[in-house]
Amino acid sequence: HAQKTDKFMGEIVNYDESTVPAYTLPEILLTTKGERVKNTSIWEKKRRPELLALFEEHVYGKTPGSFDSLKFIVTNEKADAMQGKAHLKEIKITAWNKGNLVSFPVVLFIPNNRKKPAPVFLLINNRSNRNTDPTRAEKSTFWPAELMIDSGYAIAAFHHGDVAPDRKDSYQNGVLAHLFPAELEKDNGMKAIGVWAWAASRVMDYFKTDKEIDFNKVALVGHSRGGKTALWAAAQDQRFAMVFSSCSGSTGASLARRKYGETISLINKQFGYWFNNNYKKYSNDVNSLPVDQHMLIGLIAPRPVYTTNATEDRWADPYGSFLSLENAKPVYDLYGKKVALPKDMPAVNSPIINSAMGYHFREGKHDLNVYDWTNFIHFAKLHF
Ligand code: GTR
Repeated sequence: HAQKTDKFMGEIVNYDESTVPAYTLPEILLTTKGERVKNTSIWEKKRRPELLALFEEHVYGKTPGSFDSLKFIVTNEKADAMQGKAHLKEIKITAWNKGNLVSFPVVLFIPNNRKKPAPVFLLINNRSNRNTDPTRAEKSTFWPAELMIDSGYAIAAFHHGDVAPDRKDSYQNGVLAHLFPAELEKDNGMKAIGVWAWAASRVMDYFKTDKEIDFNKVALVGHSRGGKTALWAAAQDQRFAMVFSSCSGSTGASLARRKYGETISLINKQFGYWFNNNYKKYSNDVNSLPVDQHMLIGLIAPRPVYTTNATEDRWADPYGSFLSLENAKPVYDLYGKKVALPKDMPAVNSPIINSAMGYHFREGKHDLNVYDWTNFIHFAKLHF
């Protein structure tokens, strides 16, 4: 028998569907000046830029548009990794701005058994970096590299903490302090999630230079805080052709206005350093937030997007995450994309694959596992 409320950080956490207060979502296809978005041209010229700017200003912060230079060095390579099945490359990405630099490592396996450049899945790894062990002495279901190689995909990862430490007292000590210190002074300056998303785009820059990678088929994957980041990164950087967001919850795929599980107030209390300063204003006033998370999904259109939830992860508000997809559908409709979401929450372990917006609600814990990756493969086979 599931508990209907909980207490956390001095707040009541609601898990009772029947007590979720009514709310009105801001309209996705109506510009702030009141113009109806009737076609993709108005969407792309007016509404899309407007929504991006609103997310920058009120939620994730503005990503600096430029920096001085970027360099890629392959620091280790093994042509016959995984018993000859894969080409391993470890890459050091270095970015410079105004005389300062930041470097971070990327691990990449590319299938050897292929005739063309390989499509690739890039994970923003927010767990232990042992999950992405290049030697394969350790194998993890969080990044099942062998499964991906056997399925014909390259698989890559970087560790989020290498660009912005995932701690409220030290998140600055990476890209922010070294490359973009001025952002730290601004209320709309990017914070940790902004930096993690920025780094995903730098890996994208690298893919463009690697002839073994199909640059037009880069799928971004993230779990939880990494799943929030994957959505934000792909919303901004349209070079990502596909996005998988696992259990991303509050300020990820779940609607902010639904009072269920983690709220803006709770996430700001615990993880304020992920979002810009302005976001704090909405802790006790979610209805004045000019966006909601269905709009973040809408910014990914018309590219295929897949989100997941887990039965034992009510904190991430699974239903609110499904509703986000449903409310982003009008944007996919503008592009004539096939979206086949059921009217109500899909049954457990019944993935929706044959739809530009995919989804599953699986049994189990807050995690990213082989069940998830297997469905990501099915989705990619259909939509890449
Ligand atoms: C939780 C946080 C969630 C989610 C999660 C994670 O504690 O409240 O929003 O991001 O961490 O990243 O695993």
